[in-house]
Amino acid sequence: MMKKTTLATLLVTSLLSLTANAQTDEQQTFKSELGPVTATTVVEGLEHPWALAFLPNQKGMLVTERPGHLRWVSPEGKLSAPITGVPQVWAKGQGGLLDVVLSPDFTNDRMVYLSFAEGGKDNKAGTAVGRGRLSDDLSKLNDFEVIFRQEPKLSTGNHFGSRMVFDRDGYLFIALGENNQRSTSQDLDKLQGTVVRIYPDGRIPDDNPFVGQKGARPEIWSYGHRNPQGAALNPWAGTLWTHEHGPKGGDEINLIERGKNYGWPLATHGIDYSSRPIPEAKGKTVEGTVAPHQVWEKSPGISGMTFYDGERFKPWQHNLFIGALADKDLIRLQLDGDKVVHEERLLGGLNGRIRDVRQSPDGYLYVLTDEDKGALYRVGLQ
Ligand SMILES: [Ca+2]
Repeated sequence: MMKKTTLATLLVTSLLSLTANAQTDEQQTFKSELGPVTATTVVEGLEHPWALAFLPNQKGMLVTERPGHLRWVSPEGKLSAPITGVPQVWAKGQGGLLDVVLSPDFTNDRMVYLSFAEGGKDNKAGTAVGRGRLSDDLSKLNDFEVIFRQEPKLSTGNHFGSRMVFDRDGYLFIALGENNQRSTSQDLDKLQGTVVRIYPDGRIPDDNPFVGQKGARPEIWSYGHRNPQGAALNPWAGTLWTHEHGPKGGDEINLIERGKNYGWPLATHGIDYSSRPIPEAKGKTVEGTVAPHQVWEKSPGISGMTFYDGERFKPWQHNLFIGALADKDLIRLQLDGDKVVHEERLLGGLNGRIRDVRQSPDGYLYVLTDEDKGALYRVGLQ
């Protein structure tokens, strides 16, 4: 009898909590080629959120806000106070607290990696990356240390990149913007407009392509990039994919190979914002540079990227999802092997600049809108 009462109480309680969730979790539905897409509001009122990373064991996620806050979001959508121990960031223009990724061995080492704009001399800034250990109660990062600095610091507020990806061998790749200093993307003695490859503690691997080359930075893995704000490891092939903003036109996806030149500003499908040609440009394709894997002649303003390899929504498998800032949308790219064979836009109805998209361990997509009052949405197929 006692047991039955307890069960009944539990049932009523859980029904009540379900009702409460239904009232607070606003859900919107949009048509798509593969069925209705749902976007459920998880958190509102985020200040220019930039990136998110999922904690293991259904413990929610970490979210960065560009002005300099890192917060924890519980699985139920509860937003924590700012986590302490985060570095001071240079929060001007496009600068601030940017990407967040967990160590591949996070369960043991609790290491959280942050990329951010760091101020230097003459009111200029560059991208930096550091790491700290997340406390068990998720309230602070302990012993934060900077492990990488983009040198020299040339940004007055634009083009910091930056996304971080660990590959299967545990190397850390960081995609860096050219600080809106176009020609520096071709200068091997600078870290502007590059993808760099380092060990998780910041040391430089001996087998990087420019190690030992006079006048070249040993951190560089590839160069000739403009402003990469998306990077992901292809889960089927283990290869590194990045994407970058073109100027006016010419957003690109690139498949990153060791030591290669990706062309900016010599090769571009875009033009200057003034509608004049890019002064250094020699054409859409230039010998000795790698052509983009995919290019948009009109720029959606792409940011954030994830391959979908979840079990929850089978029609999304082998698709690539990319956020769009200018177009305020989520881009779905259908892949056949590496080849992009179809494009669809999914979330124009949200009317938010989509800064990041990630796949959760339980197979949903989570997207962030980069607004004064940005939001986190859980996205699925009905
Ligand atoms: Ca290029």
